[in-house]
Amino acid sequence: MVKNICVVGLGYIGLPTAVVLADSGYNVHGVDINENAIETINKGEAHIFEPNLNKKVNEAVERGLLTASTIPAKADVFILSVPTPFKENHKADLSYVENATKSIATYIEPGNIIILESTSPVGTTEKVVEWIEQERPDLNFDGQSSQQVYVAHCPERVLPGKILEELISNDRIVGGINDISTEKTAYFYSSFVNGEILKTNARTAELSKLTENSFRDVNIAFANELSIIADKLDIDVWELIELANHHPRVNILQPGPGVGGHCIAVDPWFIIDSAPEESRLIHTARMVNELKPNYVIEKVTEKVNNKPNSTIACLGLSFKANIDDLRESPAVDVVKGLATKFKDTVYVVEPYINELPVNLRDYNIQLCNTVEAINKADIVVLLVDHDYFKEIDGDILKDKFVIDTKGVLNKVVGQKQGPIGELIT
Ligand code: SAJ
Repeated sequence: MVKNICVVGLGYIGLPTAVVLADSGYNVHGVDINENAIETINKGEAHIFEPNLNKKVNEAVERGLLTASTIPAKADVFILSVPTPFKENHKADLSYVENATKSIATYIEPGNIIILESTSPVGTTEKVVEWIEQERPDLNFDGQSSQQVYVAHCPERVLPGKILEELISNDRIVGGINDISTEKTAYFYSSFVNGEILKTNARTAELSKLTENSFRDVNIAFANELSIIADKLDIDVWELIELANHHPRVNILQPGPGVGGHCIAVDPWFIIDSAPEESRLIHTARMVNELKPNYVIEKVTEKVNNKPNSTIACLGLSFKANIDDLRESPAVDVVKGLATKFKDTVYVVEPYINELPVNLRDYNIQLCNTVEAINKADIVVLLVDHDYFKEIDGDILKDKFVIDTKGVLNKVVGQKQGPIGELIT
């Protein structure tokens, strides 16, 4: 009977998972290398923001069902939820998974289940087994003999902002290193997940998560490429997509300044790295999306060249609408590129942050409010479709040159829009 869980990595996935498990009555021991996070959690608070998380951490700690430490403890189930970023060469950096695995090795006992939740290249779950075997030759993983330990991959698929709900309501894919690992892990998830538990093997589970995000990347790349084609042919890309989407089997996504976030802009590289010759479409899509910020910078540059000393205001910095998350944000790349190119101050509006992120502080960039930024600017570049920008008073955009990468401001000013969003007066 599973009672005690050890969750290694208390970030955006690990901490919400820990409180959901505590809520279901499990004793949860959370582990992280960040001592501040540990101290905060043990005080009954969350060190990251996610709706309702603080309250849930407080309840779990008060009830004595959640403790946090830098040191693992014995448990029935170990969940690894540490980051898998990529290195400069786009290869996955598995050092966090390796260190987390080795950190639990001495605590593992026969009968335990080890679950890798981190988004991982194909073969990582098998590597987890190898890392444990190196430290613990006394344990077995063949699904048959004595001293058995069960290992599986169960990728997380939650959307930031809805993590606590989606951890329970989403369907989960569970892939073990053998059938018995799959069965035992699936049974464990069914104790707190309402969604369907889909069983497969570890390698398919690994590729399924990467596939979901690559599917999205390829489809956004299609929209981004269309926006560049439409620009060349002088066609309004938003009208074009709207029309094409009336076809019952066509559903084109929306173009933008590029693709950001810690998942869709990262995960396709794990597929490309494992099968470089075979991943031609996925690779090309990634390049289309990665180069889109440069295209926006070029469009602004053309305008500045036509009217030297123009002042620029950029609206939005986050990687998508209505959030404060700037990770891998194409808007940040555009702002940085413009500030590098032009000596005059670039005015930036981001209603979800109070100060510029560290990587933008060495540039000639000033964070200010929408009206101030637009009033100071000759060129207004909309980079994020925050609802907030949909409320802009169209009058203040008169006489401004607008490049609207998300197709928002044409509705505000009631004017037709050019291919990459310039308003046509
Ligand atoms: N974007 C566009 N056009 C669109 C849709 C999105 O340019 O039509 C851009 C967004 O502006 C953003 C990026 O794509 O820069 C990614 O945004 P998103 O909302 O598509 O995805 P994420 O990164 O917030 O969350 C994704 C989700 N995966 C899928 O939708 C397949 C989520 O379910 C995953 O849990 C998460 O990645 C993850 O952790 O992998």
